[in-house]
Amino acid sequence: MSSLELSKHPHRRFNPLSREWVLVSPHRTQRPWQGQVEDKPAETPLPYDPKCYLCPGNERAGGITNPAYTETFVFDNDYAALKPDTPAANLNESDLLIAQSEAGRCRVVCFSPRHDLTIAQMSVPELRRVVDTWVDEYVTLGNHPSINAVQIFENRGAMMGASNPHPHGQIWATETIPNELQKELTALAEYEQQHRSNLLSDYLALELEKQERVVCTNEHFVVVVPFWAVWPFETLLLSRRQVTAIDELSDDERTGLADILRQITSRYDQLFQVSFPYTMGFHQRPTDRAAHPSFQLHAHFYPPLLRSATVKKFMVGYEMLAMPQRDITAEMAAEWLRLLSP
Ligand code: H2U
Ligand code: ZN
Repeated sequence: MSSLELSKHPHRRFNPLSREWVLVSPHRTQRPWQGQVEDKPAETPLPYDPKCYLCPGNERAGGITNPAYTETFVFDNDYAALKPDTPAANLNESDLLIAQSEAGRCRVVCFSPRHDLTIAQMSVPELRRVVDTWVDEYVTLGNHPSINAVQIFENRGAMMGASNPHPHGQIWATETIPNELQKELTALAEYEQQHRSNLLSDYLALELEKQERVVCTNEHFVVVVPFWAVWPFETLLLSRRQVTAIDELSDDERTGLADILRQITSRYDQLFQVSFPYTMGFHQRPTDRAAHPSFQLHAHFYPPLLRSATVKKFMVGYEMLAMPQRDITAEMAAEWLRLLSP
């Protein structure tokens, strides 16, 4: 058997975090890269929109008025998917119809009072305030006895279902540990038992040594296109020091996180000369009473775009029925993102 050439041969790659495989078909992209730029002019939103429900001083659905906030602003989602006062109840019929009540809380975080900014356009001190807000929310929500997991995320762009261009994210805090976090918890704990080291720290060391998939770095954080990426320009943001959640970051590391968020999002915006859509979010230690020493804070960016500002990757057909597939390799995607200036 000849050796596997990752840039030529169809192959599958293993994601040790989710323990799922992705099919890679690099032979379909032998043609040279031609970054296609849409000539559609981007709409430029105004710094304040009187119709925006997130702008300072405006009224939201349900009649609540936002304060005239000047930095970040957090409120309970008016259409929360989870409610704190949900009564505990279970259903199990023949081990086939299984349901459980789920208590929780949903928050909306306005990153800035400015309607027209994105993370890529905000300054490091402004983003540092967003990081501080995330830390406060993670700690406060997590301290509640019925909250065992806090999911911080951002849906950016209409293509990803964001309802409004005003820079904002969401936080959903739940009683149970959600699927994706549970997969990672198990994988990290089992890896640590087997190898006596941390899965993501070992992975980061490998990526730093190889320098094939690294996109950008600073003193405290590194962004890579993970070896097992599914989305064409998916990235993984890793903290250099092993911390289980954002509440363990030092003052310097919090600023480092603000800086790396700006670096990766501004690279994304340059890729197709468009305000880049994505879903991003942090995976962190559950806030139950356990310590979870083998967990490591990280963030995933999942952008839907494939090869231009409008051509999106669809997860259909083989991907829905069998397994995810990609053409451009993680190495190519990392190179294109790395070559752009921050
Ligand atoms: P998305 O753009 O990611 O959907 O987030 C906006 C959230 O804001 C959404 O979950 C909430 C929606 O429920 N929202 C309010 O809480 N109040 C409003 O007045 C409108 C939207
Ligand atoms: Zn607004």
